Amino acid sequence: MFKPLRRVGTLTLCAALLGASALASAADIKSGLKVAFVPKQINNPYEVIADNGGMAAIKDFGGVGKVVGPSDAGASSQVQYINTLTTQRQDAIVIAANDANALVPYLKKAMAQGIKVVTFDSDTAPDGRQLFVNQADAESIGRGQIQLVSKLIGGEGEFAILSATPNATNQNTWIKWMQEELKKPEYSKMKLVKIAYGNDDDQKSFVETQGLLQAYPNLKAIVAPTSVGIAAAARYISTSSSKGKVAVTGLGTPNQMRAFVKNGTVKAFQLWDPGQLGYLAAYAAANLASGTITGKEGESFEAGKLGKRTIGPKGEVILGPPTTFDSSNIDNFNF
Ligand code: RAM
Repeated sequence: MFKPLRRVGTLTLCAALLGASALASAADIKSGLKVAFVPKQINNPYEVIADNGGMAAIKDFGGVGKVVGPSDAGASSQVQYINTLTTQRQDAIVIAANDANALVPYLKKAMAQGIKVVTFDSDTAPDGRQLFVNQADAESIGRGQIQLVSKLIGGEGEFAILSATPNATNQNTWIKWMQEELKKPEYSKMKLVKIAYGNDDDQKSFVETQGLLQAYPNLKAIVAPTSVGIAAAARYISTSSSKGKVAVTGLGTPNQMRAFVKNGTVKAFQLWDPGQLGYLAAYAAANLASGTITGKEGESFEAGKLGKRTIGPKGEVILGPPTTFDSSNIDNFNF
């Protein structure tokens, strides 16, 4: 008689504990948190997907979300939005920074007032934020871009990079790793002839592509580690005599690149899911604002459908490795 009862008691206790801990992670996020997203620019399809992912997460945890930001990817354009959000006393600001240093004093002011700051997509210097939600390890993205272009051009020939803005922290970090990868002996026959900047502006990126083709008649590839740049370069090349001669690759969204893969302008390119990036960033911000994490390495938090995530070195939370898209898999993706 006594034994079974004790077992029941133990089971009940376990169930209660499990229930309590499951409840604790869900209930840890305060309700009604005001979380504002500031993308690099509001009209960039990549940023829109990322922001929508963030808003979906905020809805999940019962917060109040909004997206505000400039139409150009300039740092000074983001400052006014940071200042307004600070005055409004948002609980958290989630920002894709257009410059590593220029925004830091304004974000510091926000943090001094108790607002939590999370960078995502493009970081600031570490003292400008509590956490950086990074799409993937920057070194692997950069090295991966060179490995991909090398495959596309048979490891030989001139190529150019068409980047975003000259101050974009994410692109500059990736380009640094691309240059590092290029030092390996297997790339001795490849030559980076120019880094051009399309400023994440479709028209400027289009014109820069034209300029690269004119200036470098032997160009074998353009690598654009920006979704705006790669789409503009592909659009230009798809109707030019360079189609089939100059490879276009880099980072882009499957929906923007699908037509160019189908018409043979683009063989392969890479990306992560920007919606998941925004989603993870929103959860990171909400956990900071709820006090469940402080931003220290080793702390973990629950990120809704993405599960448990742990803060790595330098306050970085990583989403996961990128996907390579080509004609064999592009139709499996819809973003
Ligand atoms: C553009 C932006 C963004 C970058 C993607 C790949 O949309 O520059 O910051 O992560 O490309």
